[in-house]
Amino acid sequence: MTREEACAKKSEALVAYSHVGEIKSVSPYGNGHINDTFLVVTDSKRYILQRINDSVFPNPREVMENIEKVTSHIRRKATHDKERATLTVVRTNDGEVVFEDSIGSYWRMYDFVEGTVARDRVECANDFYICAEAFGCFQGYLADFPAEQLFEGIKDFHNTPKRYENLMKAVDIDTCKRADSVKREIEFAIAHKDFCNTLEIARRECRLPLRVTHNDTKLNNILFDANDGHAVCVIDLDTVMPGYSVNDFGDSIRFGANTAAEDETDLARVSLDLELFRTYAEGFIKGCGGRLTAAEIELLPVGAMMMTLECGMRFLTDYLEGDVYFKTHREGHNLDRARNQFALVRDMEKKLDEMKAIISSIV
Ligand code: ADP
Ligand code: GN1
Ligand code: MG
Repeated sequence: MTREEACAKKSEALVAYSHVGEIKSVSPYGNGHINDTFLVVTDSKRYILQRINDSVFPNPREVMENIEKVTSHIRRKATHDKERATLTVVRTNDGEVVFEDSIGSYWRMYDFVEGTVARDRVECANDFYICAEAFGCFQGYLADFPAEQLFEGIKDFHNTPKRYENLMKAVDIDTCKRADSVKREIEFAIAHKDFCNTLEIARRECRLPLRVTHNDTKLNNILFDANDGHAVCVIDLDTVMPGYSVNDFGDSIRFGANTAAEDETDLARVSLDLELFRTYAEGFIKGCGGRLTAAEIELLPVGAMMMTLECGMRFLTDYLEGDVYFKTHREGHNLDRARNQFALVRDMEKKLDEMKAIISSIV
């Protein structure tokens, strides 16, 4: 079953949500790599309808249970603009948080967060600062959330040594007979095998606390106010679960402080923008409001390298497995992304001392 075939079932979903009113239009929306997202416009309101990617999230009902809990918690704590401060789940006609269609796909609906924009590139440093502060604050909102109440939506999501093992398995199985053509990329991952363990070792030695984190802190998972640009809402809550603060930091750097887009093929354009690194670090540390420990602060540059390396390995794994996880829009898209991420790791390695100096200068 292709994604297109599965998405055709949105007509069933729309019937299940018919209480929202007469539908004027339904169109694909946004630039996420995982779920199938549609903008639904009715007479009076707009909604986001999503087919949850169930090959990524094996238990969509558990994901929705997490989201219900997390959004209620955040809404209780938000001090202003409570309506837009977090996602609002729209229930089906039968009062369910998710709809299962006739082929077993799961659909959910959110209120469209009006008066906001999502950004796919950092257009000015201030946007990045605002994004950093918002993701830092997000962790603050969840600092007292009982982590044991959350399902692990994707097992070992940011367990980098496991991601490395998965890559090696994909190389061995070589489903699509692509491994020979990416020897250099595989060697790059192998050369970083020991580095992959850095955060897991810090965790075992009790130097790194487990927190409730977002785990997918891309710039386009923040909605900015369309008028004055402040951060209104952190979205894409599917991966909220226990994790490391430094990975939330690192994933934003990976995406937003790259001087090129994540899938740029001209690798000469790929590098770490140290000024954006500084901007984000300042915003994130401030947003975390004094909660980060000294060890976490020290490990922020490692988090940036780790998330970039891990994401590169995930793209490469998906390329070897036949592009079954991330949405792709061209031949070799995942390989382009993997090469891009590895080029960024190389540049980060050169700039590690400078990253460390920036962090020291901030604290
Ligand atoms: P994915 O997991 O595929 O990245 P997201 O949940 O991040 O899916 O949604 C994809 C895009 O849809 C977001 O980057 C954002 O542009 C838009 N979006 C998602 N939810 C909302 C919402 N409630 N209101 C407005 N825009 C939204
Ligand atoms: C996916 O869903 P989206 O596009 O926000 C992925 C992230 C990757 C990112 C790479 C659940 O994020 O982990 O870092 O693509 N999300 C999931 O761009 O796997
Ligand atoms: Mg997203």
